[in-house]
Amino acid sequence: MRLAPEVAEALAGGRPVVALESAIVTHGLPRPRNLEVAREAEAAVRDAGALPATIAIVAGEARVGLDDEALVAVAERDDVVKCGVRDLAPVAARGGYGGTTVAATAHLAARAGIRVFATGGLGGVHREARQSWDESADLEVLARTGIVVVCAGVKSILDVGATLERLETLNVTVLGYRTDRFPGFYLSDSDFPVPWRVESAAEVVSVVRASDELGTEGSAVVVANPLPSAEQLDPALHDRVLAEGLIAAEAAGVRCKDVTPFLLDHLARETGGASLEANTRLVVRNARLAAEIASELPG
Ligand code: PSU
Ligand code: MN
Repeated sequence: MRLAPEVAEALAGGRPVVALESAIVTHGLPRPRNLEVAREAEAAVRDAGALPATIAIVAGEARVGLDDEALVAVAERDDVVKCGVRDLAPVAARGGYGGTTVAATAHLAARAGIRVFATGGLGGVHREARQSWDESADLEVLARTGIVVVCAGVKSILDVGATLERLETLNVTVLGYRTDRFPGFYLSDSDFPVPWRVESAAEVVSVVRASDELGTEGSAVVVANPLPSAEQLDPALHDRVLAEGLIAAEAAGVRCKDVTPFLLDHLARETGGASLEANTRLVVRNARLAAEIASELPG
């Protein structure tokens, strides 16, 4: 694992650092939009006064903080693997390239000493999980990793209610940022309530401090940051296209880690790019809020 020099310096100096995931760049967004979003998220973190550390496997090395050359390689190469935690070692051992999921990014960020992480939407329990047992490894890692994750809820392609139940079982704290409703990724509201509401980055930090004090800092704090309703994807369009996508995935026999990229791609194409616009907005908003939180956290 290699920390970029500026990331190592910032961490040593107690300055704010925000980890960013790369599976969204490698497997969640089409080219060339993926690279633009990666750069916009980094810029949003910098503008809010923190240092971005995008995490990925580059030529066999787990890198925390990518220079532009590495970011371009990860966004544009055809041989980049979607890496959960269990894939990190094999990809590294063979000198390969990997886009890290929420699970793998949270793992590496915590290992590097970074406490705040921004993503789009978490993985979770898939809709047909009763038959397929398909539950994202994101949940298991959040259960045992002391990190603050800013997201727009869980991806709306999932069974949101089941995912919230699993987060409860796994002792993951869930905070709604200026909302009582758990966000629905592309949508502002998933139709589920959020357990706790906070109004500011400072309030998130007081929860983190209390968690340290009470010995619950070994599991994640999820900060759910909704898109404003004026910026969400049209809910009727979303529901229709998603229903078609679920049928298409089933018909095409898509399984395991290919399900999430397949559905995100289907949504992007069938909404004429509107889901991409919403996805971009929410990633940038989450990066900015994560930077505000990191800036309030004592080093
Ligand atoms: N959020 C997005 N786009 C994505 C993902 C999240 O806006 O592509 C990725 C994350 O990396 C997340 C992964 O960890 O999807 C979940 O995949 P799976 O369901 O296979 O665990
Ligand atoms: Mn899965």
